[in-house]
Amino acid sequence: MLILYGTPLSSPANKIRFLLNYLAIPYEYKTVNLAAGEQKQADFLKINPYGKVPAIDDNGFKLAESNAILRYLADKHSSALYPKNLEERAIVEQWLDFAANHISLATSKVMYNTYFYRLANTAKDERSLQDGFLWLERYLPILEQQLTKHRYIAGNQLTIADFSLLAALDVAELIKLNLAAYPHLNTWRQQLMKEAFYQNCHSCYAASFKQCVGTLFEDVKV
Ligand SMILES: N[C@@H](CCC(=O)N[C@@H](CS)C(=O)NCC(=O)O)C(=O)O
Repeated sequence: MLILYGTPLSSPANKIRFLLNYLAIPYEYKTVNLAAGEQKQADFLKINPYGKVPAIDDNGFKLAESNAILRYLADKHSSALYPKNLEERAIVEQWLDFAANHISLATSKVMYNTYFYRLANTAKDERSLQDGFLWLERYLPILEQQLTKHRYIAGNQLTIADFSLLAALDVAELIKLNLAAYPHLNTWRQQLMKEAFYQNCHSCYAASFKQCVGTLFEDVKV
């Protein structure tokens, strides 16, 4: 059976769960304790040599990087979530990259310098925090524009780019992102969050966060 290595606080790992749930692919979920450094131990380095989650072991085939895993699984299961048509696929690639390089990177900077730096016992990087917010201010309107034109991020069909973006924006409540200012983006997100593929992962990221580490942060209110 497919094994997914992840942790509930990892948005890249959660996006794989969205896909696995959506496609009803049976899998075993193995939680990697990042705080204890399990991802850098020899056993896990055999799964992913650079020691990060998510990673999968698909009957001996090992793969890391969340977007590579999304592509592999969607292709393996011949899913319309990753179109075969060259141009349609290229558009999905464009938004997968946009979500990774502009949105996920920005929300990670903000999350890290709001919460995770305290868990990692490192200093807060104010510059990085401000950069994260600046990027979101710059790039969320692009998503809003895109979703004004059609129902999903890469067109009128749900694709793996939506899962990637949904996971990148999962921290919105925790970083107090005012998504109501982007009505199409907000509606897109609220609707997807109601779906079984999402709810079978978690009710919302903030609730998961609170359950895992929330007591350490008196400012987390969900
Ligand atoms: N680009 C990677 C990012 C993976 C990543 O940064 N994973 C984090 C958790 S969200 C991790 O494993 N951190 C532990 C570490 O760096 O030691 C992906 O999309 O899979």
